[in-house]
Parts: sequence; C-alpha cells; structure tokens
Amino acid sequence: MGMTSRHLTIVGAGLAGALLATLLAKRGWQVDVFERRGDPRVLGYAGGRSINLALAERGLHALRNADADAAVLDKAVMMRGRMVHFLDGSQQLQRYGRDDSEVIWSISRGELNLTLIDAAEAAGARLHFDRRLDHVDFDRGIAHFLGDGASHPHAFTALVGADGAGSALRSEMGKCTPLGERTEFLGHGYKELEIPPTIDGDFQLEANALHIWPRGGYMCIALPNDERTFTVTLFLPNEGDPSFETIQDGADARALFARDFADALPLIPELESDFENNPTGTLATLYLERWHLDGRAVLLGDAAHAMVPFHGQGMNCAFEDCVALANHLDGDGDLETAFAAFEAERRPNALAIQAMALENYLEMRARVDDADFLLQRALERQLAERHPGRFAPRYAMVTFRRLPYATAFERGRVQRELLVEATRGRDSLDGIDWAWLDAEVERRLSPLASEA
Ligand code: FAD
Ligand code: 8RB
Repeated sequence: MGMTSRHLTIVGAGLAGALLATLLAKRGWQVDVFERRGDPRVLGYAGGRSINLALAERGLHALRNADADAAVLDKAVMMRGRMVHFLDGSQQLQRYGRDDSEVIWSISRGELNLTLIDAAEAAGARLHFDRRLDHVDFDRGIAHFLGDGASHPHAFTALVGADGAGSALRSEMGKCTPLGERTEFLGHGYKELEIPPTIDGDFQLEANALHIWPRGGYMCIALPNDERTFTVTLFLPNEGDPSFETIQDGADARALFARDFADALPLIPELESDFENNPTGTLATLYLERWHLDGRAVLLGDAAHAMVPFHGQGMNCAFEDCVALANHLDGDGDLETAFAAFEAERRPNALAIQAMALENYLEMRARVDDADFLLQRALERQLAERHPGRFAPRYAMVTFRRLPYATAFERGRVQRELLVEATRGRDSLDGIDWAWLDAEVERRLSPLASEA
C-alpha cells in the first residue's frame, strides 16, 4: 500500500493486538492501539493467577517475524510430549515429535503479553491503556473509547479488531452489516487449579511434558510454569455425572479427584479453595461468515474465530493471522482489497483448526489410552519415517509445520482412512502389507511442500 495514509487503529493489546502492532510499526505503519485494561507494566499483569499457554511452531514463527522469539523462549518450559496418567497411577510419555526439535513450549500469558507490549512500543506503535471501545461511528470514521471516567473520540483510517472472543468491534460492525455470527457451545466447561513446587522448590511432576489424565467423558491436563508450578485444568461436561452440575463445591471436587485423579490429588493443596474461588469457564466455537466491513474494519484472532482449546492453537492461529494480515497490507491494493484477501486466505484455515480442535478433545480424553488408537499411532509413526516427504502425522502438521491448517485437515483425513484400513482387525503391526501401504501412500498423498 504505497499511499499516504498508512495508518491503522488496533482495538485490543492482548496477544494478537500487540504482535500485529509490532509487525506493522516495524514496516513503517503508524499504529494506534487501544486497550481496555491498564498498562500491565505499571499495574502488574491483571488476572493474578499464573496462566500458561502452549506455543508451537506457527506462533513461534510469527514471533520470529517480530524479533520477539528469543525473549519469549528464554522463559519457556519445553514440553516433549503428553504424559498420560492412567487410573491405576501409572504414567506413559507419548512423544509429540521425532526429537527435541519437535516440541511445544509452555509460556506465561502475562510475561508474553508484557514482552509483546514492550516490542510494540519499541517499534514505534502508540499504546493507549484504560481505553475500552464503546461504539463506532463508521460513517464519520470516529471510534469512541471509555476510560478515566470520560469518553475519548478517535478519528481512524481503519480499525482492526484484536479485542478477543467478546469483541466490541464485532458487535459494532454487526450493526452495519450482518456478519453471519454463530456461537456453538461445547457443553463442557473448565476450572483451573494449581500444583505448587515441592518444599525444595522443585517441580512435583515431570517438568518437560504436558500432563493428561484421560477419563473418557472428561479429563484433567497440567502445563508447567517456569516458577516450577503447574496449572491444572479440569474439563467436565456441564450436565450428567460427573459434571459441573454434580461437582459443585470443594468437597465434591476432592471426592472426584480421590476417585479419578488420585495421583494428582496430593499435589493440589488448595483444591477446595481453587475450585470454589476460580470461575468456571465456558467453551465455545465462534463462526463468522464475514470478518471485514469494506476497507473500514477487520477482525482477527479470537474476535474472528474463537475455538475450543484442545489443540492448543488459539494463540498460534491468532499469531499466524497477524503475519498474514501484515503481508496483505504490504501489497499494492487498497485496504478493502487487503482485508478481503486476508479473510479469503484465513477463513478456511480458521474453520479447519476449529474442527481439529473439537476432534482433539475426544482424542485427549478418550483415545490416548485406547488400543486401536495406539496401534494406528504406531503405524502412523512408521509411515512418517518411511515417507518423510509425504506422510506427516496430523498433530505434527498442525504443531510443527506451517502448511495451511486446511491442508493439514484434508491430508489428515486421507491418512486416517489409510491407517484405519491397514489396522482393521489387527492387534499388532506384524503381518502388515508394507508393499501395498507404501504404494497407497504414494498414490493418495502428494509430496509435502517445504515451508522455508
Ligand atoms: P486476547 O488475547 O483475548 O486479547 C484481547 C484483548 O482485547 C485483551 O487485552 C482485552 O483486554 C482487550 N479488549 C477486550 N475488549 C476490549 C474493548 N472493548 N476495547 C479495548 N480492548 C478490549 N492458545 C494456544 O495457542 N495455546 C494454548 O495453550 C492456549 N491456552 C489457553 C489457556 C486459557 C486459559 C485460555 C483462556 C486460552 C488459551 N489459548 C491458548 C487461547 C488464546 O489465549 C487465545 O486464542 C488468544 O489469546 C487470542 O488472542 P487475541 O489477541 O485474539 O485475544
Ligand atoms: N484454554 C494445549 C494441546 C494438545 C495436547 C495433546 C490441549 C486450557 C483453556 Cl486442552 C489443551 C493442548 O494433544 O496432547 N497443546 O496445547 C493446551 C490445552 O489447553 C490450554 C492450556 C487451555 N486453553 C480455556 C484452558
């Protein structure tokens, strides 16, 4: 966009907003960012509890684009695989990748947000804290922000909505043009609990893993923090037994843990108060038919496509959105062309990762300890080794590679069919017809493109 007005206004200095501001400011754009909360560098990060996120290759690649990868990885904890905790207390590490070059990273949301806000400011973006978007006059090009007990009008060229799942900009856009918005609730919720360090200051569980307690209809997970704590998330249905209807207070939670998560129970000293004081989160997928309002506004990240958490890709996808939007904005077209091209590129990919995230809940809670699943997984690894240029496990395509999510979804479907056909009726890989399988891999799967 080689014109005079390379100016944009970003709503939200969360994960996507702060990264996008950095990317655009580095490319010479004038960027204003308005954030509802106060400056976390002054106030300390709001939210208090240590919440961690899994960072994977897509997110890391976006951070590299902003030169923020080193600062983030400095405080990250490597997770090599899922540590499955069985009902009898035994554990098994299932590696995510081939070696330590294929891992995911547990990072603190608060620290990450601080790092990105510093990067945005250093790159020249103007940040405005305590400014909540209230309403937008699209005809006059004026957005009204509330803060410090006053209303602050701001004349904009275009608005970018990085204001999260409850996006105020999305509702303002929806008043001008129908966005075809639909929210699908999962019917399961979550509760966060904490595992502190031992008295000697050590991790109470294997530090370099994402822990999973699969229990069929529900599960717990735990991610390590660099202060040597773990954040545990209990996922339960909203109704049925057990559910957030039957598990109401701390005593109910203790009884559930004693029965189903017995090895975790002694590690969570504040189970009752964590359960009673922390809010129960809801889980939903947000679908929109349109993400932009001509050249005046566009949505990205959770504001455009909130998803369930089970692939750990919400932030990773939001970061990938930021790089894509910055690239489209660097083209020769006007803002409307860039926004439309961004939406056309990213919406099919958002739909694919939303679907894969829903599918991964079933895999995590019900299949990681299932014999058919483990056999298919064993075959999948062998095929990936025999055909590194064609066959990559879907988890690896999503987590360690950067091919479009929609491509990973489609290739994953073809691979799954092959795995199911080849293992049907078997309980081991003995007697597998490798010649047939090798030929089918070549016939059904085109070579994987390199992503350098
Ligand atoms: P957000 O990060 O939510 O940022 C929105 C920002 O907008 C906030 O700063 C907010 O204060 C601000 N804002 C809101 N309304 C207004 C307004 N009206 N005016 C001005 N500012 C406003 N993803 C992963 O990839 N891996 C994980 O392991 C993972 N774990 C997660 C764990 C938890 C507990 C949760 C809740 C989410 C997790 N996610 C994870 C998802 C990830 O957090 C989101 O996908 C990601 O934060 C989306 O970024 P965003 O910038 O779109 O939204
Ligand atoms: N949002 C994650 C994975 C995949 C792990 C695997 C899963 C908690 C809320 Cl549930 C979950 C994964 O397949 O073995 N990678 O990263 C992160 C996850 O949950 C995060 C911490 C989370 N996200 C609301 C709660």
